[in-house]
Amino acid sequence: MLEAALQFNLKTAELSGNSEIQHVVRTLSDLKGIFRDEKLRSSLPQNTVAYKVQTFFPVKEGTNGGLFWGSTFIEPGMIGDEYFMTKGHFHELRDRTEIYMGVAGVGALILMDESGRTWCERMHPGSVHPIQARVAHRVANVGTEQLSFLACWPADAGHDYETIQKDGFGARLRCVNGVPQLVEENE
Ligand code: S6P
Ligand code: ZN
Repeated sequence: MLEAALQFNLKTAELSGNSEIQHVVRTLSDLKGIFRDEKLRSSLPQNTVAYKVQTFFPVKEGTNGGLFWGSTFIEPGMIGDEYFMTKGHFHELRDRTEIYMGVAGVGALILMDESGRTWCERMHPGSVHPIQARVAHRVANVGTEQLSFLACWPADAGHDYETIQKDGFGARLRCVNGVPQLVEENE
């Protein structure tokens, strides 16, 4: 019997046992323009790690019909009343979907359709989140522990970060009286 291609740690979401794992680290310096209080973000130590991503590429990027598998680890932390969160993106091929699953910690999956309508789902260990076509996605860590989640998406999906960088989401997840709440930009 052959060994599995990859090991997935069910408690931490850590990937191991394969050389085709790519590691990306996002620090506060990579999150320019993402938070409401840009002045505060830029005044904090820029090498602070906000999140890390491990991606397993069993096929080449762009392969039609292929799948990628990745784990994201978001540190607890805040910039003003906003939680540490991922940059967020649409898929470049807008009809490509994705599935997330919470593994450790608690978070919020923030979703936005192309009209700017924004909503969010609670993430916790074992929560499964289908992300439909043409829906931008971003995750915030709303807890005090590291948040980790699993993602599986098509190898030809690609990432459009520019649209989010330019226009943001239709609402921001902010800590209001100690509770995470989506707040419209103009409120
Ligand atoms: C890829 C998937 C995730 C994210 C990761 C980091 O399609 O959605 O692996 O890449 O959670 O988020 P972002 O927005 O910085 O790529
Ligand atoms: Zn994605």
